[in-house]
Amino acid sequence: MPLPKAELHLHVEGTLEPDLAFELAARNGVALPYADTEDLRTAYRFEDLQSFLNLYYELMAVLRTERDFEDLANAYLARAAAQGVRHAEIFFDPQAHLARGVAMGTVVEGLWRALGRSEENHGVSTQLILCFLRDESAESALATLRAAEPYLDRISGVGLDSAEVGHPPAKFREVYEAAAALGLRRVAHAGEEGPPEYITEALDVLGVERIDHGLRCMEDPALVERLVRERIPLTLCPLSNVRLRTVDTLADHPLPAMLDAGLLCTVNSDDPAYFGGYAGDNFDAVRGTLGLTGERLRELARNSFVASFLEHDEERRRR
Ligand code: ES4
Ligand code: ZN
Repeated sequence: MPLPKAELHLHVEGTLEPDLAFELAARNGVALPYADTEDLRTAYRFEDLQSFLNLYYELMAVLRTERDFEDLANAYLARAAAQGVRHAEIFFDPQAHLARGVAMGTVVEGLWRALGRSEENHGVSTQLILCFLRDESAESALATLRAAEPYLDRISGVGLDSAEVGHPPAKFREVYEAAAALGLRRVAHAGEEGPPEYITEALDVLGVERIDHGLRCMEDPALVERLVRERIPLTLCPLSNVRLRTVDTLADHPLPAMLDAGLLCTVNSDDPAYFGGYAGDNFDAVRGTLGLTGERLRELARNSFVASFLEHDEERRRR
């Protein structure tokens, strides 16, 4: 029996497996520049975040209808459930779809067809987090938030993702203020490829309550101390860090040092179809390669629920 866990860092578009990509391409008459799944797999060798993002955005072209988003989410939920995931807070990237002429309603309604029945069908409770693409403008982010307003009953929070370096959190101050005013929870990717200062800025300027990745906090002892003191959760993604070369090898991953420092770490899968594994695979990897013991693994699983937006602790809720 896999450990029961919550997944807090998962891009639904990053769960698009090659088989489903080809199935949806055929269904929608979309041409992919790959001969077959094997040919596509050869493209899964990344130099850095940007080289991954290029493929991630390219393959999304196959997602066109509500049914496509429903099928994508159901495939993820089935895999996650099999690996012990009981709760998933799921990112989606509406700007990447709006830019292709796919409406906000198509994306949210489609995802919701799967998410709304996930507890019955998969035994997984879910929440949706709308992410802004930080390499797009602040105006575009604000317009995206406005386009999402009719669907806010199905959206728990906002996040910030895509190419990090050169796009500091403060660029999105206004849109995060607007999100807070709408009662939305706030998270942001920071300190994946970007410097520790971006983590501080996400906390102080955007008011986020969780940091996605946050790996590079380890370069700043005063920041580590603050994150420990304020119990700010970090949603780490070990297999992602290896594939995107944020760490040299899994054995070099700072997770054990981060736990020893008292940081509230969680283990997640990020873009499992691209990075070699789902939540349970990430747990298996850190157990095997980093030699984490049963007690540490149970701590990580417990942290995932503590750091979640499940209403376990009214004190943590800010709205
Ligand atoms: C992402 Cl690994 C990662 N980092 C930033 N943005 C992303 N979008 C999808 N995966
Ligand atoms: Zn991510």
